[in-house]
Amino acid sequence: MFLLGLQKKIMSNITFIMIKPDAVERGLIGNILKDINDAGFNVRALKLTKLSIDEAKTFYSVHSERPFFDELTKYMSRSPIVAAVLEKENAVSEFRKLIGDTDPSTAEKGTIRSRYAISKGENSVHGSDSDENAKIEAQFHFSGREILF
Ligand code: IDP
Ligand code: MG
Repeated sequence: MFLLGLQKKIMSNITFIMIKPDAVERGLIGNILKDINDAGFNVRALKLTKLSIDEAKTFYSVHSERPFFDELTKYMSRSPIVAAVLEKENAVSEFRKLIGDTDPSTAEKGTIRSRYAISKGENSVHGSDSDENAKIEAQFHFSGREILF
């Protein structure tokens, strides 16, 4: 009972994030990690990695019927990304607040996407949209022993 409660608490306070190819290509890993640190997130897992086209298609499979799916999966597999698991109270919504709208032209001023993103497609960062997806996405990229509490 205690352990289940603890696990529930941890899983509702983590999010999965990526620094996407456009940002890694432009040398923005350090800037974005600093913004994440300054916003009070704790890093629980972190790595530089690269998605194959098939891995990008699997990761974004919920968008497979969208007109931008081909563009999205090519972009996400063209060069390395940084994948991370972050912890903070209400991590999913707090991180989405920090990054702003999908489209940088409508993202609130000061958000990561408003500062760094190139376009609605090449928008520099990913953040999970629910606790359930945070868990699925973290497990897609990391083994249990790579996530440290
Ligand atoms: P989100 O990343 O803000 O959650 P989603 O709607 O889940 O946005 O879309 C996933 C990703 O697909 C976006 O971050 C962006 O890279 C890409 N994307 C979304 N809409 C468009 C579009 O209209 N054109 C091109 N790419 C898009
Ligand atoms: Mg999304």
